Amino acid sequence: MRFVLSCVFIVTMLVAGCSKTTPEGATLITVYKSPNCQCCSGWVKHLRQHGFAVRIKAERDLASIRAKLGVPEQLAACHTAVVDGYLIEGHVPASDIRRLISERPKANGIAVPGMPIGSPGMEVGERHDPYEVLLFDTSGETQAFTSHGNKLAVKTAESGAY
Ligand SMILES: [Cu+2]
Repeated sequence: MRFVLSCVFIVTMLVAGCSKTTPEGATLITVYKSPNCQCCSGWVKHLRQHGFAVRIKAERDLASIRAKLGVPEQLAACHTAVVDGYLIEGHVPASDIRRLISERPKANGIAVPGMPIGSPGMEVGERHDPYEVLLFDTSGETQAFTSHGNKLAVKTAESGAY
């Protein structure tokens, strides 16, 4: 009997595990994006290159998706994703998503508001504007999660070198 129970336990754990990863072990992420969004496709490519299994949901009205899922409107970018119970808004690097789902902080998700040049999917030559990844809850409270980018590049851009 104890053997049967432990088998049931193991099978349950396996099934629970399958809801988050593919049989090959890739983390599943669902991305809501407009079918025509090029930078969104660039971000999806970045995720796939970093081992995520991406499920795309074509969606034209992303504002209502953000409202439904609980992404505060002031953090809006061009696509919204769901991974392992967390929301991902905008051009968040894969490394931050990995950190989020392994550290599991008390938050609803992480966001890169707007579309900073140099973030994954927003590459323009060698330019890397600085940007922050923000941890957020659905009330709109945010907290810095990571900082990216090269401040020097922005100074150069501002001085008109670009
Ligand atoms: Cu974008």
